[in-house]
Amino acid sequence: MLYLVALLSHCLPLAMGQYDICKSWVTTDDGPSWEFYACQPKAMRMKDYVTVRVDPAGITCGDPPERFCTHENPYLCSDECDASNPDLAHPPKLMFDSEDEGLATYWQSVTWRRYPEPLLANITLSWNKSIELTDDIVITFEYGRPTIMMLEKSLDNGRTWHPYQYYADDCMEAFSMPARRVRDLSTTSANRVLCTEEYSRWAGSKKEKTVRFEVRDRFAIFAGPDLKNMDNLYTRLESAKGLKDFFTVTDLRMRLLRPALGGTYVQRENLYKYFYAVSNIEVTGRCKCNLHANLCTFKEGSLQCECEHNTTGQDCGKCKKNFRSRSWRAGSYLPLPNGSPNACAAAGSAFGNCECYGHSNRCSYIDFLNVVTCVSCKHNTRGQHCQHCRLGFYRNSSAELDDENVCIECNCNQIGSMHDRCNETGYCECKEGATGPKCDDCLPNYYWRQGCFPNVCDDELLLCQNGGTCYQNQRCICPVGFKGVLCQQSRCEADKKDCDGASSVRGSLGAVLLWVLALQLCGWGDL
Ligand SMILES: *[C@@H]1O[C@H](CO)[C@@H](O)[C@H](O)[C@H]1NC(C)=O
Ligand SMILES: *[C@@H]1O[C@H](CO)[C@@H](O)[C@H](O)[C@H]1NC(C)=O
Ligand SMILES: *[C@@H]1O[C@H](CO)[C@@H](O)[C@H](O)[C@H]1NC(C)=O
Ligand SMILES: *[C@@H]1O[C@H](CO)[C@@H](O)[C@H](O)[C@H]1NC(C)=O
Ligand SMILES: *[C@@H]1O[C@H](CO)[C@@H](O)[C@H](O)[C@H]1NC(C)=O
Ligand SMILES: [Ca+2]
Repeated sequence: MLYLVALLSHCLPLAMGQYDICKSWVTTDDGPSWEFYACQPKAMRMKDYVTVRVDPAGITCGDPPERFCTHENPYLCSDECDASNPDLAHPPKLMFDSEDEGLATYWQSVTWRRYPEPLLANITLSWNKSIELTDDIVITFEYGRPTIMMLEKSLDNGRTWHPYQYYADDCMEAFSMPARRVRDLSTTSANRVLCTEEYSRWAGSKKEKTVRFEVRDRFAIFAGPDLKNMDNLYTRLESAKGLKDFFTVTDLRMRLLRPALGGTYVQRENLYKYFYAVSNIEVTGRCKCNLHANLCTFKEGSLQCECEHNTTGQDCGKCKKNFRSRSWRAGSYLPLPNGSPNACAAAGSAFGNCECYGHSNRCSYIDFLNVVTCVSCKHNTRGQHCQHCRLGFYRNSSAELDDENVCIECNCNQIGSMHDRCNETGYCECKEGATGPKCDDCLPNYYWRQGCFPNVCDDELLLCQNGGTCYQNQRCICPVGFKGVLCQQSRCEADKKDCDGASSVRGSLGAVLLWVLALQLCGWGDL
């Protein structure tokens, strides 16, 4: 054990370097063996791995070639953007190149020649991998920062989007939000989405070029101004609900909503000086590997965690096959300083020989039966080894027994079926007249109305008579003068007044015929 302590204190760097080893070979009283720790990859320059998309089509300048000028030199509109000339083109990739020396390279939009129609552009960055931000996002604008913009993020590869931060020179006017500063947030509001005016006011385009999403300021709420107390931050990330996810993204989107105006109102006579130009987008973060990997590599076009602890998946988000004797868990930053690996265990290695197929973390010994059985089986399983599906669920035949999706809900229609259980292929047991796997359909000659009922009428055997029409197989709508389930009965039989009532329509031929017919039916043909 002493050896281990020596090793750790030797190789654990300060602050952000914590949790950088996943395992080490240690000598204990019982001989040498592996020890496992929570671990995470180093932070990287994420712009090197990003794919970018700029919308709408045609927003990038230079096609056709266009002149523009700057706020500093508004009457000398001699600069040119020309997509077909590499020296004068400003494609999106120039937001992600390195420009250690020499002139800035930048993406540039068309000018605001369509004013007063708004000049809108979306810049979407995608990693196809969850990333945990570790430092500020810094966007550098070459010719003035937008007066209104918004940052959005996605956690599911762009399927859903959420606001991340609003930026405006007047937050109230642009977004109906009060202006706030990240520095003023507290421990309970560290993951609040806010509107800031700090990066949108005009200060000269050469003087203030950057717009930030302040990750460090939010970390500092827990770790102190110099981020010295990272232990406190890691403790909070582990315990405060949603805090870790707040700093996690798979995609980012900058929605540019109004360009820099040079500190004044829009001058319609010179719209060539209004446009967006972004020279760099710096995103610093690490691959999210659920504390099961300390390496993340770029393979086949995507970042992937090199999973340890017998986990697998792009984010080490599940246990390897044959290592699912308990269900998967993320590693934990706690207890400090090495955290818990929460490694996946091989079948049979834990709890004697009780396999739970990863649906339970606990086994219990039942004395009088002399068996070990899994406790609290999850994922809708049951049984000694969590090997069966709960009542109301059936086995997913394309899933392994240790798959989280192994049991599928029967979903029997409550009204159409006898009970909520189903057979191995998901078929429910239907009440009379009902059919379909879930008993939510009716057999032929039955209609659905809070269950299946035999048809009262139809177009074949149970025809409505005397010109009646069948309404949804439920009843015949009878013409005046007839009644009965199939309109088979004349009202005259029951009440002679009904027949007299028809005298007013005696004028037309049809009515006369009806009248005769009715008379005959009533047996008064010789009246
Ligand atoms: C930018 O993206 C948003 C969705 O986040 C969409 O509603 C909007 O139409 C897009 N704007 C442009 C100019 O493509
Ligand atoms: C995203 O990453 C996954 C896993 O590495 C890969 O299978 C998939 O092809 C990638 N998708 C794209 C669009 O690159
Ligand atoms: C993962 O499995 C291998 C091979 O069985 C084993 O040697 C190793 O100790 C396991 N690692 C962990 C963290 O459980
Ligand atoms: C059955 O399991 C497979 C494999 O895990 C999964 O992809 C599929 O979605 C599951 N089917 C249902 C209906 O849940
Ligand atoms: C489940 O029930 C359906 C409908 O009754 C039947 O076709 C199917 O063969 C049954 N499956 C099994 C495995 O019994
Ligand atoms: Ca650049």
